[in-house]
Amino acid sequence: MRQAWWKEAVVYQVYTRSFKDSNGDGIGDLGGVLEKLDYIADLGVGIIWLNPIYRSPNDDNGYDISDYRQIMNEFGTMRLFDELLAAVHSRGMRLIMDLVVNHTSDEHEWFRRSRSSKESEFRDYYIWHPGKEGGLPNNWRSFFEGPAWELDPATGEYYLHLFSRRQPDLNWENERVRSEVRDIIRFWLEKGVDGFRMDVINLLSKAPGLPDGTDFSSLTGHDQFANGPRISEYMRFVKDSMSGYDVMTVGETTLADLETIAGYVNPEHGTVDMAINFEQVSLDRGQGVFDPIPLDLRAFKESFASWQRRLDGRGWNCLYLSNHDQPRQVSRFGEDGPNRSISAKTLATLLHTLQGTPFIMQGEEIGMTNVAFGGIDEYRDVATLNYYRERVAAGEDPAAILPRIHACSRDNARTPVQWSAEPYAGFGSAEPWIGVNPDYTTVNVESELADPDSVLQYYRRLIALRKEHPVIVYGDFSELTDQEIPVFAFERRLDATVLTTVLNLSTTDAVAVVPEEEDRRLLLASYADFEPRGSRIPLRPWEAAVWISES
Ligand code: TEU
Ligand code: CA
Repeated sequence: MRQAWWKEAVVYQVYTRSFKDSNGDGIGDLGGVLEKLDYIADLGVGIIWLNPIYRSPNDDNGYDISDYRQIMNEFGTMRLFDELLAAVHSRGMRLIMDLVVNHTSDEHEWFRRSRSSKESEFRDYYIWHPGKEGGLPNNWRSFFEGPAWELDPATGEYYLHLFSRRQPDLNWENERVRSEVRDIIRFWLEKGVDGFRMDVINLLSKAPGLPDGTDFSSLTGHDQFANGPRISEYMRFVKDSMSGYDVMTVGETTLADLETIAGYVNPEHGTVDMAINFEQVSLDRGQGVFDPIPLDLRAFKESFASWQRRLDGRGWNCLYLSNHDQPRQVSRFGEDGPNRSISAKTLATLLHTLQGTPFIMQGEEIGMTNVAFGGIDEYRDVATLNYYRERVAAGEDPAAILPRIHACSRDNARTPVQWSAEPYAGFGSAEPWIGVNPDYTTVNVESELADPDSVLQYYRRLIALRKEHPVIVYGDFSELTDQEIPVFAFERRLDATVLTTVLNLSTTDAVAVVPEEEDRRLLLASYADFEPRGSRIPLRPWEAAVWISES
């Protein structure tokens, strides 16, 4: 298998707004990232992914960019960014940026000029359409509720926005748009960034003529705008814009199945190194992202296993269960309460011993949990607020909506990182832009650092193991099948080395069945007194173990 630095490293995701506030305005900033850089480095991660830090009016927390070559005012200055990049490099880490080029902010200069007149030379930078029979141009729906079209009074035409109405979609058919994007990419590469996480990269190509789409329960029209006819060409264009640089690319690919993604990440003819897939994080959702349903553990295991098998030697997995768009993984796939710490370790073991690059969402490494704000006024996320408004308008009782928001809101992942038990969880000296999770008095970095058995220390060991044992990175994958439902067990093999992982993904006792091996050496276990003996291994609630044998 081809070796690469981005296969060997772990990615740590920094959502700057919620990471650390260095100047007391309640908003996390680049100064805060600098302040805590040694904390990140001490985890052992090799790559930092920064969510968008560009100039933005923050309708969608930076995913609405008004200037791709400036830093968001609240986050700091370009000089500070340069300092941060140098500091990351001097600690032997790399930094990747979020590239958001499916859409811009409505405050971007291009859009301001585009909307000003049909004759503007920027008109075709965006997707404009007259109404059809007095109504919308087609039936496409926005990811953030409502139609994907907004009527703009200045010219009487509609513009397309797959996300909020303040995020107009760029027109990739326009060659000038593509060359603008290439220039933006070169601008950041010349600064020395090490790659990009590319936002909804598979939505760039819309079906010609913008026809009506199929009426899907979750998102009408996505058969006309996801993985569209020119998507490979556009993604190749993005890739070619980076030629000459040793970079890593990870495409966020929503509404794409395993076969589609296998094409995107194919080492020979693909266009991205890896892709963020939505399969595992959709298994406990019904109709859309605010409809929680019970997780089918069998499907959960099978999903991971099938992605492992399909991409083994023919691609590379991006391993995650949480990010800034997803609820906290411990609350969702593990447990809050007494099993919080043990289940957080088991989920980490899963993600860090499969084949692929593990992604850690800030706060995950201390087992941060979902929040349940008392009222909608405490929520900040545009998707959450739109959903609430839409359901209320549809006549639903607000008290019935809130529990779904508690379980599913993206704000679950966006509460301030809990650094200590001090006021505002040590995030900063002023009240933060979004409420702190009240569990900060017990769940925080300071207490995790002091406890040798903490989730944080466990993450450090897991990450260190990756550097000591090439089998964790490059070993192939085979599932140890025929287990009880809560047990997930698999082997990774590299030459004579076999790494075995057994996981109990539940709160009930279970037994794992594994092959007999002589010389098992335990590398890590979620319970300190685990002993890897025999072929039938009893597992306590959320027990996880990883051992190695050289035969
Ligand atoms: O997310 C794209 C995406 O598919 C999400 O809208 C997803 O469906 C939803 O968050 C699930 O709850 C990316 C970014 O990660 C997200 O933060 C942005 O809001 C979005 O693109 C628009 O840029
Ligand atoms: Ca600040």
